[in-house]
Amino acid sequence: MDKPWWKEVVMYQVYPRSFNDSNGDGIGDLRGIIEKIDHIAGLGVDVIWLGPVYDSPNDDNGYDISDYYKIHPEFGTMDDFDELLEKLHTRGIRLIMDLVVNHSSDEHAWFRESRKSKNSPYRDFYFWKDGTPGKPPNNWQAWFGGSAWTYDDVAEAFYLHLFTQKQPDLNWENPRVRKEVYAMMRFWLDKGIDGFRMDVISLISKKLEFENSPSTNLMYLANHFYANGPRVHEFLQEMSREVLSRYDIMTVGEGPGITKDIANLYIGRSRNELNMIFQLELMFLDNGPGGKFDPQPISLVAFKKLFRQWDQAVGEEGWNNIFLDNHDFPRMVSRFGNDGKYRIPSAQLLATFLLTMRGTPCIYQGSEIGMTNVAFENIRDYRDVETLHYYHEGTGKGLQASDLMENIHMQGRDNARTPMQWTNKPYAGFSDVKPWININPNYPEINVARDQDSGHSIYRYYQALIGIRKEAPTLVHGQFEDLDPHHPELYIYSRSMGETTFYVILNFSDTSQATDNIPREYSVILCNYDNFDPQSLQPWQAVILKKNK
Ligand code: TEU
Ligand code: CA
Repeated sequence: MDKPWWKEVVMYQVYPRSFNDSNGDGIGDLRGIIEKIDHIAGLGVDVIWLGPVYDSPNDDNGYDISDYYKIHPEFGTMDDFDELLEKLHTRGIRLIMDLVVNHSSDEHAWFRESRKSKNSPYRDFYFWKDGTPGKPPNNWQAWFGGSAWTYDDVAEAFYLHLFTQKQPDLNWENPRVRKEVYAMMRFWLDKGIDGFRMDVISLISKKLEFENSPSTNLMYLANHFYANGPRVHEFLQEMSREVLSRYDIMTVGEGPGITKDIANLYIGRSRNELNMIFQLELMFLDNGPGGKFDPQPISLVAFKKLFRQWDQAVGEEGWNNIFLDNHDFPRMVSRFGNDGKYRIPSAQLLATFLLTMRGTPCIYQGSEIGMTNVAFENIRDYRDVETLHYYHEGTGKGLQASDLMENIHMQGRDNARTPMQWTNKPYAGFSDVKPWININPNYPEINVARDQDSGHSIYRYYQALIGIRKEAPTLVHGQFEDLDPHHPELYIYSRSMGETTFYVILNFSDTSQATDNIPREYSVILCNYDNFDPQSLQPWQAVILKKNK
């Protein structure tokens, strides 16, 4: 069996703006992360995925990069970065960075040069189309609202941006663009970083006809015109030859449109592209006809089916990543658990799921203390460009502000971006001043210090889970079997390898449940309640059993 280190690690995502502010400007920073290394290392995780810390005008919180070689002064200096990397490595923790190269910022030097004239050597770094102002080249919509084309007065042409107008898409058809990207990747890898999380990597090859679309639904557009485009695999294989294969690193691709049926084209062992992908299908599963802000309930049966099918499809040839939330989506305990009465057991249950599935788990900052969604009453308290577009577009069309706010409370990206809640002191111990986005008002109740003092610590439960996974190769590599696919409230599966079989029993409901789906003789390895009775599983009870031989 193929057992590279990246299959055996547990990842932890740090969203730097919201992790810890070391210098009292209200913005999380690199020294803030250094101060909290004990918190991270104490969990037992092996890899940090650090969100973008490059220079950026922050139109999309750093996913709009103006200098790939520079640390944003808000986050600190290159010395701070080097120190963080070294301190993590000393503790045995690897660091992977965000690689955001589907687009740059419009303030990047390449774009500034590109717009100057048709003869600029950087013109072909982006997609320019002639046209008349007000009449974009086609009807594609941008992900965060409006047309995907903006007319630039200096360039006297339209440029393509799948995201905001400050995120022009890079033209990967141009070999010089690819060369620049590879050089920049080598710069960071030569510093000793351990890999990349590749932002919307599925979108880097567009269909160059730029045809009008029969539908302006975003998933339709992606699937028909620019996700998994004609040359994406050629580009990734080239990237692997030129860069990735020369280092001992891990790569996680991300992007809309990668379905289970084609996942192994990206991550199949023999393909020499990526190690794993963050599959977004679950994240989009609740999108109604109106998209993400038109959410429909997700049934447990549909949830289980998705994971079963991905496990089967990816099989031994590829490798899954398992996550339930990140900086783009609601908090997992609010979305898939119960963030009220059963917040603690349901956060622990979801953790049990994350850490016992086949695939590399990724924990988002704050999940280890069960942080929840937030519901700011005033749109002025929101920061996310997607949320603001949605609200202003909606009110512009005459929709009820209260309905819009309700959807934002459920689905908005700022749910996951409020600062880490460290203590019950002002600003939750995140900062000494009012932070860039308000703290979730529930911080006096939900914070790291309080969790540590609790008899039902979520953090300590994660520690135990991670410890168990480390000791049990079966939980990493073993076969996965869904033992009761149709049960509407219980998720029961086994993980087995050789002589060893684990059973994981998860009650995804507010009521008690019974099951016969257990081995005749077993030992309880971990449980989030004091007692385990298969005939009376408690609300959100989670249990790991080991079958006795
Ligand atoms: O997100 C990619 C992506 O698929 C988004 O469209 C995601 O679906 C959206 O955030 C859902 O509302 C990545 C980054 O993670 C995100 O933060 C960036 O805004 C985006 O790319 C553009 O770089
Ligand atoms: Ca700061």
